[in-house]
Parts: sequence; C-alpha cells; structure tokens
Amino acid sequence: MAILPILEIPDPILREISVPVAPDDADLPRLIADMFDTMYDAPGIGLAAIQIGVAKRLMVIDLQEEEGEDEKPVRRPRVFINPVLSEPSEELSAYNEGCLSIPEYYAEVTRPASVRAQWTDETGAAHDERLDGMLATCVQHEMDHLEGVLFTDHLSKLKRDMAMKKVLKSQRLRR
Ligand code: GNR
Ligand code: NI
Repeated sequence: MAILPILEIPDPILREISVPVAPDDADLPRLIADMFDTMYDAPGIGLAAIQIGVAKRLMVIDLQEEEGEDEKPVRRPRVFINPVLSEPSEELSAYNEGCLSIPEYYAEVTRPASVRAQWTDETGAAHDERLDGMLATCVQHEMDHLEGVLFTDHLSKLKRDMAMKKVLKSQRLRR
C-alpha cells in the first residue's frame, strides 16, 4: 500500500474523462488500497482515481463523521466503481467545498440535495440507493472528477481565478 502524490490544478490530467473499470481489472485491489491510504493521509473525505493520475471510473469516500460529542471520527470506507447518478432532487443544498487538487481553497457550491446512485463495490456487489446530505454532495463532487470537472467550474470566473492564484502561490512556496 502507498500514499501517492495528488495531482493539482492546472495539471491537464485532471481534465481527462475517466473510462469504465473492467470487471476483471486485476489492479483494482491495490488501486483501492492506495486511494484510501492517500485520502486518509491528505486528509480528505473522498478521492477520485484521476486525482492520482488513473483515469478509471472509481472513487473512494469516507465521511469520517464523529458519532457524538468529543468522539473520534468513525471510519466507514466506501468504494464506488462505475457509479451512475440520476434523478437529482429539485431541492438544492449548498456546502462549503474543498478539493485535494485545489489545496487550501474553499467555496460554497450548490448542488441537488439528493441523487439516485448506482454503483458496484469492491466485492463486486451492485448498489442502487438514494443518497443525501454530505454523502450526496461528495458523490457529486467525485462524479465531476470522473468527467474532468472541478468544483471551481461551478463558480464565477472571478472565484476560479482566485482559486488558481492561491494554488499557484502555495505550489511556489512548497518547491
Ligand atoms: O476532502 C474533501 N472534502 C470535501 C468537502 C466538501 C465537498 C467535497 C469534498 S471532497 C474533498 C476531497 C476531494 O478533493 N475529492 O475529490
Ligand atoms: Ni476533489
């Protein structure tokens, strides 16, 4: 298992459209393990394979929610292989989003509050569920990555430019 480098804007790979995962993809178990290692280390609550440079329709999510007051986050790792989203709710919900590929920039994004999601998990089991709350937001954010879309694409050009400036500056300071 390995913590892998996360691609950041303006890397053109982040704009690639990911291709379906083949049912017999032998690299999948290692890829999934590396994605969790990388996501937990970051730390983040989701990661799409393209963020580590692999253009496959695969995302991992763990909201790591705290169960009660002063309790440590409970791990609930979820794997979404070849996810399909449909039937977005009319109700919208706004979350202050961030992205590991756009470090240190956060902005409110409005998305459907719930969506129907169909996917395969790491055991090969098929799922068909209506997702809401933070999970719905995160799944939509990750789904965007599979299409080469970043959360800043949902914002004004002014905010997108601010995000790019901020990231370029932080990259300059890190190298
Ligand atoms: O860690 C992350 N937090 C987050 C917060 C609000 C909405 C979406 C996210 S996903 C992000 C990790 C990431 O970049 N996934 O692609
Ligand atoms: Ni992201």
